[in-house]
This record gives sequence, structure tokens and C-alpha cells, in this order.
Amino acid sequence: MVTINLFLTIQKSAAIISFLAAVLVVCVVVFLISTSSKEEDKTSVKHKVYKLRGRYFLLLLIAIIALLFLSLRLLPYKSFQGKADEIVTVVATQWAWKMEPGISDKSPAQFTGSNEITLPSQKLIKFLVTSADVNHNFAIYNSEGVLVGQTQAMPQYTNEMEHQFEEKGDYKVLCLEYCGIPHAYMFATIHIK
Ligand SMILES: [Cu+2]
Repeated sequence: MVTINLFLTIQKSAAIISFLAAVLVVCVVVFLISTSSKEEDKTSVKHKVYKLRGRYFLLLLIAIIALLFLSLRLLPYKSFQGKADEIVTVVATQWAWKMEPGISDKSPAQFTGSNEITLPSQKLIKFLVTSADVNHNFAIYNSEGVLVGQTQAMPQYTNEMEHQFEEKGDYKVLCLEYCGIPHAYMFATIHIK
């Protein structure tokens, strides 16, 4: 009931805002019509508009650069420069996950890993993710079901994913790319000690 009431309030406020915005548009149009009758030299108007356009462009450019700088810093990717504490090879296959510590020299088809692995907390882990058949998606969920990291598992290509597990516990690995009927049963476990 509370949700419905809140929804109605949002709908009501949206209606009021839309009405006010429409009134504002009408006012602007009326103002433009009332002032457009005045004769003004075309070249001087052109000059004014160009000057305004230049300023507007500069302002927009500054805003874009500032927002880009701020938003890039907020991205949740840690800068990685070959400092991973542990490397894990992950191979996806229809319909299972195979994981093993270290870099594997076997082909994805011959790779034998486990669907359960134990890793340390507070350490930077680098997952080398590939597939033995079709596209899959390696997704790690914490014990509360929150997605903490994911990357595509592609055949003939290795994606690198870095993750630092801040909390100890059991993390579930699920596939986020539909890969056949048993896709939903494709899971693995990462124990963080
Ligand atoms: Cu899948």
C-alpha cells in the first residue's frame, strides 16, 4: 500500500512538473513572438548568435571534460600493473566451470579444473577466463546474491578480470550468457578464507 501511495505521489509530482514545463515553453514562445517583430540588422544578430554559440561550446567542453574526469575516477576498476597476488585460470564449458590456480599450459578442451576453489581475502586475484566451446559469462556473486564481478568467457580468447574479495565467505559463480538449456545449472563456488 505504501508503495502504491508513493507511486501516486511521484505520478502527481510528475504531472505538476510537466504542466509547469509546458507553461514555461508557452511563455518562451510568447516572448519570442512579441520580441521578433523588432527590426534588427541581420549581420549583427548573426554575430551575436555566433558569439553565444562559441561560449556555449566552450562551457559544454569544460563540463564534459570535468564530468569525464570525475566519472572515470569513480569506476570500480582497480588499476592493475602486474601486481596480482594470485592468478586463477577459469575455463567455461557446456555446462560447467573449471578453475585452477596458476596459468595453465593446456588447451581449454584438455584443461581439468575444479568447480570449487579456495582463495585468500584482501588479495588481488587475477582470473584468466576463457571458454572451451561457446560464449559464457563468468559472474561472481557474494553470499547475499550481489554481483561483485563478471567478464565474458569466450572461445579462443582470454579475458582478464581482477578482483579483490574484501569479505570472507562462499561466493557463487553463475553463467550470465545463455548457453543452452542447462545454462541455469552452471555454477561453481569460490571459498574465501
Ligand atoms: Cu550460460
